[in-house]
Amino acid sequence: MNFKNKELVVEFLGFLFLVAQCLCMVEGEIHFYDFVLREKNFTKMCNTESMLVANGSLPGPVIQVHKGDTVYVNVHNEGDYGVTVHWHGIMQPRNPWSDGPEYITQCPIEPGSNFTYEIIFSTEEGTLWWHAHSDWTRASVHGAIIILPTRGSTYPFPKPDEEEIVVLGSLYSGNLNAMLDADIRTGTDLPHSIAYTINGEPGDLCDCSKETTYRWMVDQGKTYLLRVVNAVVAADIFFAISQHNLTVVGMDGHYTKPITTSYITISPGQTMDLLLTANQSLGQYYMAARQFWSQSIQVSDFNQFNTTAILQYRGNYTIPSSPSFPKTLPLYKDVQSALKFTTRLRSLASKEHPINVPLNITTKMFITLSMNDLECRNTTCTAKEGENILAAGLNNISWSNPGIDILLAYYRNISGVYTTDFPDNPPSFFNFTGEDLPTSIALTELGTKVKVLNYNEAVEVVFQGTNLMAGAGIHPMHLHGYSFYVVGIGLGNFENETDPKGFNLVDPPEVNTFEVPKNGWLALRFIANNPGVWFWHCHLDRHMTWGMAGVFIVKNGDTVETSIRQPPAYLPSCRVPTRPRLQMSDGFEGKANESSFILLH
Ligand SMILES: *[C@@H]1O[C@H](CO)[C@@H](O)[C@H](O)[C@H]1NC(C)=O
Ligand SMILES: *[C@@H]1O[C@H](CO)[C@@H](O)[C@H](O)[C@H]1NC(C)=O
Ligand SMILES: *[C@@H]1O[C@H](CO)[C@@H](O)[C@H](O)[C@H]1NC(C)=O
Ligand SMILES: *[C@@H]1O[C@H](CO)[C@@H](O)[C@H](O)[C@H]1NC(C)=O
Ligand SMILES: *[C@@H]1O[C@H](CO)[C@@H](O)[C@H](O)[C@H]1NC(C)=O
Ligand SMILES: *[C@@H]1O[C@H](CO)[C@@H](O)[C@H](O)[C@H]1NC(C)=O
Ligand SMILES: *[C@@H]1O[C@H](CO)[C@@H](O)[C@H](O)[C@H]1NC(C)=O
Ligand SMILES: *[C@@H]1O[C@H](CO)[C@@H](O)[C@H](O)[C@H]1NC(C)=O
Ligand SMILES: *[C@@H]1O[C@H](CO)[C@@H](O)[C@H](O)[C@H]1NC(C)=O
Ligand SMILES: *[C@@H]1O[C@H](CO)[C@@H](O)[C@H](O)[C@H]1NC(C)=O
Ligand SMILES: *[C@@H]1O[C@H](CO)[C@@H](O)[C@H](O)[C@H]1NC(C)=O
Ligand SMILES: *[C@@H]1O[C@H](CO)[C@@H](O)[C@H](O)[C@H]1NC(C)=O
Ligand SMILES: [Cu+2]
Repeated sequence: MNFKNKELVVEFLGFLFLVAQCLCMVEGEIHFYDFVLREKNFTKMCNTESMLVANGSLPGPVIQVHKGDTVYVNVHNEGDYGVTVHWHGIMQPRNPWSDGPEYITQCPIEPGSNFTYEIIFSTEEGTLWWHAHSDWTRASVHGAIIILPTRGSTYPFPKPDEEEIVVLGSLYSGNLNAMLDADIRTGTDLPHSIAYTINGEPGDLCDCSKETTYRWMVDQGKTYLLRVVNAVVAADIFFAISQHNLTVVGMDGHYTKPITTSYITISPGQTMDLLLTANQSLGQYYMAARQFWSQSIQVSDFNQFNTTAILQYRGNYTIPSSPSFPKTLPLYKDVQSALKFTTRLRSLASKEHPINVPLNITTKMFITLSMNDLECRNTTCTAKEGENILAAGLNNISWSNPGIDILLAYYRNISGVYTTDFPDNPPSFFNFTGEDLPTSIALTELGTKVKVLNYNEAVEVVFQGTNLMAGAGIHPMHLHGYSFYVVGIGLGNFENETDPKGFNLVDPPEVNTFEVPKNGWLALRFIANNPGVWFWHCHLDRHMTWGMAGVFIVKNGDTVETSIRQPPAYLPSCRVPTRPRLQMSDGFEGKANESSFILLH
């Protein structure tokens, strides 16, 4: 080989290296996972219950990737009913086909069949999670997703010595989805959990649970990155670790300015990255969590269980008879502590992790969140003639799932599945947060109304909590397909002339779920640059099931790169009737009626 050729070879290798690097940066790595969903008996709280779980574990398997990777998850449904899985907080650019909410982007994966999700990681970095998005199956089908910085880069904080995952969950007694179906049809209250869990275990303070309490072994002097997921079905949670402060460095797959705190408030759907320095004396310390109850303070029969796990120092020492309990864990109704924590959160907004808050808003929406009454007679419910049933709504519309998914109807131009008249404003203005609001205006109607957004629209949404039915409480609102900036939070009624003056456009937190405070409002902004069909809803599943949900259809841009991708070759069928749920009895004609509108039972 002469000199010249050698040079060429070197040049060619260099070129290959560059190509590889570019591909790597653009495409990341590809991973394959198989999730097998199957019923399994678990004995917890002196009670044996069969639950659908992924690969036999509760919580389910962890997915670990680097930023920019792609993951294929082949979900095998070996359970008894249809299921879908959602990849919470992952934007899935141009790929709503793999987002997962049932009847929004797909029909359920039938028992005995499988479906492969293609999960495209783009700007997310930190901790997110996956969960079932059909019925309340997510109570037992969920797990963490770890997104490490791109290969060759690192965290925007000193590298922790080790990492740990804490998944907060909730336990139910009985066949949860069967109870849910019955309650939906009769229009009564939906099921309540019997305990909360840390990594699947209720912990020492609950009956029959001491032997299985989760233990986290630490070494004195080390710093840990604690990845916390709130997978609870329907409750905000306070969490603290005895005698250890926590430093929040990330949330919902985005970095935050570090804040040191002795407890966190975390809504269902949210994830947080916390640093913990194990520098206390050798011993055992409880990590504990309990519900933050924001509804009527007169109510006392909500789930008041304290779930615990043990942080245990390794070493040769006499273990105390009982670990210490965190004194800093707020009590159930401590609205002040909840708000004090959530209003401290800020984006990191650094040169390496910039933010891009839309300033020139082109679509403004003002959306009321309400508990409502619904007339039974116009739905498939079985309450007595003339009776009203419980419901919830957005701008006085209570979301009703159609019989085939909205995405397919939109993509294939199938009419009669949804309408595009979701209103930008509530039908009437009143003192939203007033006391003793008339019950007459609490009546709502079912609807499958979507809001259509043009590609690249700069959107501002103000969510206004209401006290209709004396049902004021927090609502952790979650948007699929996007992260959004929380530019404002306030109590009382939103004042559209004065409140915007106080918006944080400098370092607002970038999240996918954020709670609207009780009798308050939340202002958020995002650029509609991800074409697709995207569900948004309260992440308290009680409220979502009652209809506190909506859909954005974001239209394609002008190019292929700004348009929805081709659908996968196979999508679960909508023809097979799945599980019964509340529908409009005389709603849409045609296509929707042919399929799973039919009630099985
Ligand atoms: C789940 O179980 C299946 C079947 O046993 C196995 O092939 C797969 O690797 C498991 N997946 C994970 C993420 O552990
Ligand atoms: C769970 O236990 C019940 C009662 O012992 C049994 O009938 C059922 O088959 C078990 N289910 C599974 C999935 O093992
Ligand atoms: C179902 O799983 C098999 C292998 O287990 C795979 O070859 C097939 O592509 C999967 N089908 C879908 C629709 O994901
Ligand atoms: C936690 O932080 C607070 C406020 O900074 C401080 O007063 C307290 O001593 C810290 N506690 C521990 C255990 O480090
Ligand atoms: C433990 O570490 C935290 C965080 O680095 C620090 O604020 C605190 O003062 C330390 N406490 C002790 C007892 O060293
Ligand atoms: C949880 O802890 C609080 C305060 O420590 C206590 O008042 C409450 O009774 C406990 N809950 C249960 C169910 O034991
Ligand atoms: C633990 O400490 C005790 C007393 O300090 C000592 O007698 C014993 O040998 C130590 N055990 C080990 C395994 O180091
Ligand atoms: C804001 O957006 C509108 C519509 O896209 C455009 O006409 C206008 O020039 C923009 N204004 C600024 C200040 O960018
Ligand atoms: C309910 O259905 C009846 C006809 O069956 C109709 O007249 C009425 O307007 C409907 N009410 C609502 C609230 O949709
Ligand atoms: C709305 O109701 C709240 C709570 O009763 C009250 O404090 C407030 O003054 C009312 N606002 C208006 C404009 O009437
Ligand atoms: C919501 O709509 C229902 C039915 O059309 C109506 O009776 C009720 O007054 C409306 N409520 C509000 C707050 O606008
Ligand atoms: C505030 O809302 C009122 C209607 O309630 C509307 O007329 C006005 O234009 C709004 N102002 C702004 C700045 O959006
Ligand atoms: Cu809610």
